[in-house]
Amino acid sequence: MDGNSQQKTIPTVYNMSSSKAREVLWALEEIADAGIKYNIVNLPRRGADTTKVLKSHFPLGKSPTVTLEHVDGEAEVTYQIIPNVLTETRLILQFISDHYTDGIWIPESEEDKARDTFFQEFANGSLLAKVNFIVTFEVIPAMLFFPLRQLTLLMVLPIRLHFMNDLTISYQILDDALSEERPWFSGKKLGLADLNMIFPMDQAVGGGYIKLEKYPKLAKWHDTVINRPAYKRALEKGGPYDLATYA
Ligand SMILES: N[C@@H](CCC(=O)N[C@@H](CS)C(=O)NCC(=O)O)C(=O)O
Repeated sequence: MDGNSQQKTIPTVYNMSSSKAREVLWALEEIADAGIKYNIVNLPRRGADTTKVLKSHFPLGKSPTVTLEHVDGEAEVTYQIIPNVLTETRLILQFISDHYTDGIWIPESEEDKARDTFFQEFANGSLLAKVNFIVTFEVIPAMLFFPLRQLTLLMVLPIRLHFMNDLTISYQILDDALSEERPWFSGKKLGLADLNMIFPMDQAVGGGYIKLEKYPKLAKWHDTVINRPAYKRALEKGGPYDLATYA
């Protein structure tokens, strides 16, 4: 790790509105009090230049994308496949943990380490994929005009309901995993699994794809996260977020 007093790289987060970049901003705000510095470039989701800016750093043009500036003048280090560029949220969060913290997010027991790894994968795999199926079937009709919009909405309703039902199994897995002793997906303390979980959970809550009252422990986890000062600062700095309309 770089050590907080000698941060070796300054990250710049390319943050598209209503995107997964909120996880990266939340992580960086969690450690901002320790003196970790970062820059942020806010890009509107439907802005003409957004894809161009993102693609100028990585061909996929996705948010979050992070570029790194070496404070000691070291010009180029390839941490992934392009010098000084990080992509893929889970890996960006891991980089932040490895380079900007003194291990605060590393679980203390083997049991919690296994759980932390599992839920990082679950968040980015099963949960995000299923939530995004619903988002896709909502976004497509929203892009159309009368009468196509109404027709398409009717056509996709059964598909949307199918995925909503399917998601209840995932929510139950998440709810069952939480307890007084282990209130975080990373275990006894907040960690990478929690940081990776917030975007799909915010999507589910924002889009109305979950009845939180059915999952009290998951509801409490979500409420705890969204009331953390670091999370609130992340959303303020990241600009407008709307996970119902993806504006
Ligand atoms: N696997 C990537 C996914 C990133 C991603 O798909 N980001 C979305 C926003 S949440 C995006 O940039 N979409 C813009 C587009 O697809 O053009 C990650 O985990 O960071």
